[in-house]
Amino acid sequence: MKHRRAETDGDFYVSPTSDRRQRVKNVRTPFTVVIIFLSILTACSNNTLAVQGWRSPTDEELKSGWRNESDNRYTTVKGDFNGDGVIDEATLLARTDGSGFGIFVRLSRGDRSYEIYSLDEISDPKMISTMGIKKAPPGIYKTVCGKNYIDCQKGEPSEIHIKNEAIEYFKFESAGSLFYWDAASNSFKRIWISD
Ligand SMILES: [Ca+2]
Repeated sequence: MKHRRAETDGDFYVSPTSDRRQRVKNVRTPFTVVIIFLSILTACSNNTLAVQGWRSPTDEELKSGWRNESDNRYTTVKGDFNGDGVIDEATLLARTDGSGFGIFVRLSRGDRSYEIYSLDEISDPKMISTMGIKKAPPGIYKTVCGKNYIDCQKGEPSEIHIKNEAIEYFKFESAGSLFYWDAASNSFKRIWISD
């Protein structure tokens, strides 16, 4: 049986630290490079992922019982996403003005500096109660079309080999996708693995 693709908040914006918002990408496409470079941190002394205009989720936002199975309530993933031997971090953050939430990554860049990437943003703040992230190990993953949930579109693979640790981004009991580092394009990519 065919299924609908996951509902996500389609458009998102680069540089939440700036008032100059810029529409950059629609993430409804099934196999898309979606990651937007935000800034370079030249110092690595600060090990926390902090983005101006964003905050950590509150206990109230994370109170759902399904999060009890995770020590960090499915808000943080630590792993070496780009395979350089340095641990990176993905974090669920909410906008301080209450207008939404998103996923950010602090990625090591080999020269002891870090880059911050925005992986996704959803403008409905209530949806944060249903969204989480967890680590995905390296391996071969079938895509939603590889599982015959939907037809593969032109250029869309039925499976993909992910070489480093990755980030599974999911809606509780619903859709899931993977964000993984693609060395060839020097960026993160996203692929849907369930629907
Ligand atoms: Ca790394």
